[in-house]
Amino acid sequence: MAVTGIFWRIGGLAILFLFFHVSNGDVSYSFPEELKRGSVIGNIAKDLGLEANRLSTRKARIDTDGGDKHYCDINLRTGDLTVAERIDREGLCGDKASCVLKQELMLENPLELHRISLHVQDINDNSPQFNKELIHIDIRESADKGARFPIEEAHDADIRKYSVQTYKLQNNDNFILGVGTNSVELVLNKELDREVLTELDLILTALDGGSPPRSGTALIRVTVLDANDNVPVFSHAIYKASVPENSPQGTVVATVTATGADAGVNGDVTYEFGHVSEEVKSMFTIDHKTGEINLKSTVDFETASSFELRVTAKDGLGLTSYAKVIIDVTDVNDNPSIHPFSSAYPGPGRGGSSLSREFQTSLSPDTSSSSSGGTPRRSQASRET
Ligand SMILES: [Ca+2]
Ligand SMILES: [Ca+2]
Ligand SMILES: [Ca+2]
Ligand SMILES: [Ca+2]
Repeated sequence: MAVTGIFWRIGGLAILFLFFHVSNGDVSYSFPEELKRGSVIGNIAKDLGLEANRLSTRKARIDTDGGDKHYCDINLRTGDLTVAERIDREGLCGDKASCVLKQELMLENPLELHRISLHVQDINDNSPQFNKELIHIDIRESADKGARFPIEEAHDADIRKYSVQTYKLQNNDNFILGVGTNSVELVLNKELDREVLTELDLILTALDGGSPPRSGTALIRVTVLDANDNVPVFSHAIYKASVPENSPQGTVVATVTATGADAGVNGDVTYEFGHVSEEVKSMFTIDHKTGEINLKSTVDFETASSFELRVTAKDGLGLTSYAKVIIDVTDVNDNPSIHPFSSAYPGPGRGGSSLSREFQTSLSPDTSSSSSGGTPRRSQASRET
């Protein structure tokens, strides 16, 4: 009665079988998966030439072949074969091309057995799915046009045309889609530049062949890795500075600055003298990290009034650029008694720290003004009266 009840509740439902076949007392039905319970698969009494009004007295019943579940019932009044259980093709047969469930119809008086084959057809009830919703890829900016980056394919539990058929990649400047073996590929169509763009998000869509198609998406996050493709750049091609003669050792004469656009070690800049004379080497040092040029020994205006230093800026992997530093030595009054800052002036050769501070203070605007290409200013303390 329960079966009948279900049947009547879906009374208006069209008979959905697509095909049946009888041979030697066996019958086959082909119908789509996921029909509602109670849906009519076919009229088995009619298909087997049985009298529907005797089904009850002959104790007609559906049996299973071996351990199979009971997937269908027979309506003893009408002879309809109805769906008794959810029939999910994916759960029952997975990727198999054909999905057949075996059931049996038993009758008594006389004993009769008819094999029933239920051919379950796929419907498009699953959408393509990527293994991960967010897919990270690291690509070095030095990658060439045409370089290929495989992405794991999406999976769709349905089969044939209802499985994944095509992919679409969100419009972007750098990548197009390619097809790999068991993968879909990002193909570099325009080279990347980390100094312009460090990260790129792309939506990849997988579509099945349903009508309309079902789809699934993944977000591909491309991280652009650095390559050392930028030479350090000096803030000026030529730096000008001046230093009063007899300034103490350690006096900062000038500071050169170069910046590298690359990341990490590729952008770490160190400074050195380029080709300079032994005389210059004995007079000046350069701080590798800060680019400060210091006096190593005292300079004497009468011996040399100007120096030209070549400096290099090198990044971590050896890309190098060059600049020049022109240092003018200015003459200093030797007579401390008439110097306006004589109280702070310890005299040549005594290396007083108060002078060093005074010069550094007065030199810093020089350095900055010389950095901007202006004429070096001389400190008050360096002027002759
Ligand atoms: Ca299904
Ligand atoms: Ca399906
Ligand atoms: Ca599908
Ligand atoms: Ca770079």
